[in-house]
Amino acid sequence: MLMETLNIRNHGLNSSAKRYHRHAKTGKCATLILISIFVMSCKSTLLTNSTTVNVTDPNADESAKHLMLRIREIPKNGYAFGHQDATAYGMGWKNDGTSYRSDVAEVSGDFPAVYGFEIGHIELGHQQNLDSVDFDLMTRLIQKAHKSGGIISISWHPDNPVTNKSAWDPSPAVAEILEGGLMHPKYQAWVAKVADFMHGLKTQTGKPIPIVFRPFHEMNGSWFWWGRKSCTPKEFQLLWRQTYELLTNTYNVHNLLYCYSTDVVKNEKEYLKFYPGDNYVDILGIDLYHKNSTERYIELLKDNLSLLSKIGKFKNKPFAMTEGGLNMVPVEDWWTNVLDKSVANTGIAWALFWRNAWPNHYFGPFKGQKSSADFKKFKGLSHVLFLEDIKKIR
Ligand code: BMA
Repeated sequence: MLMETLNIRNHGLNSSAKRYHRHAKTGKCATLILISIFVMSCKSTLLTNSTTVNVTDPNADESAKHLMLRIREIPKNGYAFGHQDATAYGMGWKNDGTSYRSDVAEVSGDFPAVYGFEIGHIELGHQQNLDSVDFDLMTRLIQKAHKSGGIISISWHPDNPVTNKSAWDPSPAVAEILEGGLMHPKYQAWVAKVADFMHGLKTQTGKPIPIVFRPFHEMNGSWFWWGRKSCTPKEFQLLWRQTYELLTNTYNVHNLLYCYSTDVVKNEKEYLKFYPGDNYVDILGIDLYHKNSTERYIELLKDNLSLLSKIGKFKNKPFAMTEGGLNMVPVEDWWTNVLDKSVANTGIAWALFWRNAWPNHYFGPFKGQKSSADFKKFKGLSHVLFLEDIKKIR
């Protein structure tokens, strides 16, 4: 009925009015097209593809899929620079919640692209992690790093669940916390606390913040209770899978990408010895510290990263140097001449350096530190990506 009335009215229009209407219609179309182009260009180009990306969690949040696409995109441009606890503290300062700074930014003029955080002691319900970083502050620092375009990686050094000593107590514990084990309920409650923390990582508008979660790292070493001398590969794999199932299926955490990272390895077989399976791992990592001579480290980086790259390509999974560095960086040109020369073009998505904790335990530069001038040079290399560069990969 309404349509008919409109049609009759339309028939009644004279030709100039009709022309005016035609123009108005074309104008409207053009405006709509322009608005769509503008909206599309504001929206991440990667985000529009995020339904097609493969991540292990079938119920992964859109944000986690988007993060996976960003990570896959990085090696086309170089590799990203990461720093552990970059904004939580640095040499001679601690974030009291009122400032936002980083030793790396003070030296180089830009913030890291990747932010490592640590949730050891979340399982105990503590207010602070094992390195005295307040968990509420950590949440805010994660929100800020995410908002500014950074990538967040979270490690977890849980206490030994059997002895209640630290993660570095290698007394056997894994068998006890697996399903059917006496301590399984205790472990389940621990994972519930991890889940609560992960659930709390939301943007201002309530969207989940995607995280690279890297639990039970360096398992091929023998210093942690989940290490090679404390459990069998089978037990480790079950621990990983059961933790994964608890987080995803039981506690509905869907903002995580799972990263498996070993310590330095001799060969592929050693890398894969504890590997829980392709369906439980999104990213392959390796922790490579400079502990012996420079020559030895250069060799180690080359060997281990080419091996990692081979496995990554075969499995079609992104890979990264998930921890590393030279304590106290006493080599003046370490960043450009030791590190970059060995890791550029290996295909790693990022390299993360450990925390600037104390005057004799730091892996990043700070103002006045011996390697700072070289770090500025390193920052200037077009294939080394800091926050301003990684922001553009979206
Ligand atoms: C280690 C050291 C420790 C710290 C732990 C977890 O490598 O830095 O002091 O407690 O990492 O961050």
